[in-house]
Amino acid sequence: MGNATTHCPYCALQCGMTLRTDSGLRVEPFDFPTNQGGLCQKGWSSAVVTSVADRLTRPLLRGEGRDLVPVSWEVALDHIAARIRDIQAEYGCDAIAVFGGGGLTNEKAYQLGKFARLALGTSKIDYNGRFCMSSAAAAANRAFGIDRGLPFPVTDLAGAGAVLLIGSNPAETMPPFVRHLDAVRCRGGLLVIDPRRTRTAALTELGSGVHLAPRPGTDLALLLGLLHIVLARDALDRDYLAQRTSGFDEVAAIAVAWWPERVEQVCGVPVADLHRVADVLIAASPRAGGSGAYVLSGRGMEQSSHGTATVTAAINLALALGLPGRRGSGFGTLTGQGNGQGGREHGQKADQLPGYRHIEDPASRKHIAGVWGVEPHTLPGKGVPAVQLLDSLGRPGGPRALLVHGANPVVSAPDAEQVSRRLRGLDLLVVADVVPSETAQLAEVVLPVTQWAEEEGTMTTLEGRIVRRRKAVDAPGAAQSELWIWAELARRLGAPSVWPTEPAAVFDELARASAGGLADYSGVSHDVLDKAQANNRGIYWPATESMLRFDLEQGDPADHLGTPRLFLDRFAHPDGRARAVVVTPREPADPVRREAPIHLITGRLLHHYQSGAQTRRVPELLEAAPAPIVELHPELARRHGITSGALVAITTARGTAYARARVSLDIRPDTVFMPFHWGGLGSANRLTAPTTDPTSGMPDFKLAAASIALVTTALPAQEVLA
Ligand SMILES: Nc1nc2c(c(=O)[nH]1)N[C@H]1C(S)=C(S)[C@@H](COP(=O)(O)OP(=O)(O)OC[C@H]3O[C@@H](n4cnc5c(=O)[nH]c(N)nc54)[C@H](O)[C@@H]3O)O[C@H]1N2
Ligand SMILES: Nc1nc2c(c(=O)[nH]1)N[C@H]1C(S)=C(S)[C@@H](COP(=O)(O)OP(=O)(O)OC[C@H]3O[C@@H](n4cnc5c(=O)[nH]c(N)nc54)[C@H](O)[C@@H]3O)O[C@H]1N2
Ligand code: SF4
Ligand SMILES: [Mo]
Repeated sequence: MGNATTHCPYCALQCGMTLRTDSGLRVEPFDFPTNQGGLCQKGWSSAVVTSVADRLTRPLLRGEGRDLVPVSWEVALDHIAARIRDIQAEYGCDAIAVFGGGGLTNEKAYQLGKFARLALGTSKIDYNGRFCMSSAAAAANRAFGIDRGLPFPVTDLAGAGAVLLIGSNPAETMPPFVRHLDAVRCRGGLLVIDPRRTRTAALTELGSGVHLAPRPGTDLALLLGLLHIVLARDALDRDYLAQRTSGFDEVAAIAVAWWPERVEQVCGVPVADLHRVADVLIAASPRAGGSGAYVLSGRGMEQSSHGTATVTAAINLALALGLPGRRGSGFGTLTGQGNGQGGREHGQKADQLPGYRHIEDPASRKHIAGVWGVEPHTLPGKGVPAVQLLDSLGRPGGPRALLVHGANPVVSAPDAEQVSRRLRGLDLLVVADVVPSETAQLAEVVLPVTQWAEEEGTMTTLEGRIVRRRKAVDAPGAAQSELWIWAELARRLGAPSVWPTEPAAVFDELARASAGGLADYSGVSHDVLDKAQANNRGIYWPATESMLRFDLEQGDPADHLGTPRLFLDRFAHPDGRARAVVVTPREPADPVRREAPIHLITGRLLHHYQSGAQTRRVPELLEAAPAPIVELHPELARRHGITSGALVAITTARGTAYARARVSLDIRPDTVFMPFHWGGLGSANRLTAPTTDPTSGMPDFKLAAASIALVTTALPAQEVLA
């Protein structure tokens, strides 16, 4: 082992890192286009996670005494295989369910989907990306015919005259990304929509940008209001709409009724501010001769049971201004997890086969069955999305067993207490992880796996750029790669096909499987990624062999291998046009009412990652953010006798959670904000509802009706949150 050039284990920015192994494992940034030499504190401290005190190093099996005890791999894998066979004999193949993760490498994401369909023969697979990118993906697929979060390189943003960020807080969730916004901020073009004055929203004040703080859950109405102003100003890009889109007239007809005063009433955003945002966008748009504009969506607007419609409204606004598919302008969504992009392309999704293919499409089934060497009819059909899948566990007719790889749903799924109950009711729960996560603690079998600095593989960044993950150190103890685990289980279960364990070999199969699909990786291999002159710059999909040969013949245009910019000539629908789709605002699923008068929103803090399974084990991150907090406005705090640091109970129709008050002027007085990085009594997901978007399956993470109260009696929570 030795120094390795790789990328961060956490978010989709995939900041470039060099791992130094001279004295322990140490991280240094390198100048990769997404991070330009920067890292956030999570990235800097990421090496700590490889050797935390409770790192899983041996398989664990729940023994007679109900404790988890170390066993050999033989024993653990034999046990799992035997239990799977027994359960399937009694209840059928669909009795085994699989839950994957958007942090898994492309190779693992691909192999997990194949393992579920071929070795388990189950349709019941979905993953935590359902909680993350599903609304944005559904809207992009419908509008553009393809879902690549950013259909352009992040570095393109520097040239823009305006960037509108809706429900996204990159200053905390992707700090090095913010440098791509510096130029537009200085031009006065940074526009942020967030019910809180986040660190990102505060940046608008450093350059005469605009921050709108709407009532949570009202983005769709706000976007219709902005479209209304574009129409009223006669700022539509009519030539673009005529040549490159369909369906816009019907959308325009709806927007006519959303005049700014009405929007002010619904969203609580002053009419004058709406006009300011529209003015900046219009002035920067290509039709007005501006330097270009971008509309970018984040989880704040997407994670709702109306998420697909809301993203669609943002796309409609971008289409009105002629932005998507134009050089220097565009629409995009900021993908979250490390491999959130690749993780949603290779078959972990309930309705998907590799190459972003649909599992019910006969031609797709035939192609994939061919690559796998099986008959198409042996592939299962489509399963159910994550929330439905988790809720069906152990119920009559539902799965009796669950295998979890790369997710911690006990903390991160909506209505998490109910999810815990469902997991406890299973006949078999197997969790593969690097640490004993809250979900692993409920398992019958826990499998210790390799991670990040201990493995080879590939990830796909938020811009659809395939990059290499490289090994620097050996994994501790008996931890094993999941590729090996699935091969061993497949053999024990008598599965058809071949099960390579080398990441490069799995990638080659993935590339063949993806050929001709929407996300086409067919020209790429570990070798091509390593040898291309654009080494450490990655390759954007789609990337076929002939495309890459052409690029290289052109003399390797540095950052441009593959397809950096999609849609410049046409969108991915058969007619080449983008589709504007009519969407209208709807009442929230859990509206505020007398006994629950406050909007609860949830999200992230700078120092913790997701369920916190990894970052809560890093001392410097835990010190910076030691316990759950709830952010609330001084006015609201005063009404309830709450001061900063006090213990507060937050209650919704699902239950109660506890957190320390952070009293702040940076949030609306009718709203409280809680991060979801903790389990137990401080878990935000004790409060969230499992209501889902009918198109995407996304739950209502970002909106619930709540009440709050100061905790005055001694409670277990006081110790938990001490
Ligand atoms: N530090 C850190 N960074 C991360 C992660 C992490 O856990 N921690 N996770 C990664 C992942 S997987 C993801 S998906 C990304 C997420 O990145 P972001 O989307 O930036 O993160 P969130 O904090 O979930 O939500 C963004 C904002 O939405 C706002 N919001 C809430 N409700 C509404 C609403 O109704 N309308 C609008 N317009 N805004 C609303 C919140 O106030 C919040 O500031 O971050 C990635 N990076
Ligand atoms: N209330 C609320 N809830 C939310 C959100 C929100 O904004 N609000 N956001 C949602 C979003 S966007 C997301 S992405 C989800 C994330 O939800 P989670 O699934 O909880 O995400 P992580 O905490 O990243 O969990 C990943 C787990 O995999 C482990 N791991 C890391 N690498 C590997 C590997 O290679 N193999 C295996 N087997 N395990 C590995 C980690 O240690 C960790 O335990 O949470 C969602 N939940
Ligand atoms: S921004 Fe994301 S990829 Fe970059 S160092 Fe931080 S967590 Fe890692
Ligand atoms: Mo996410």
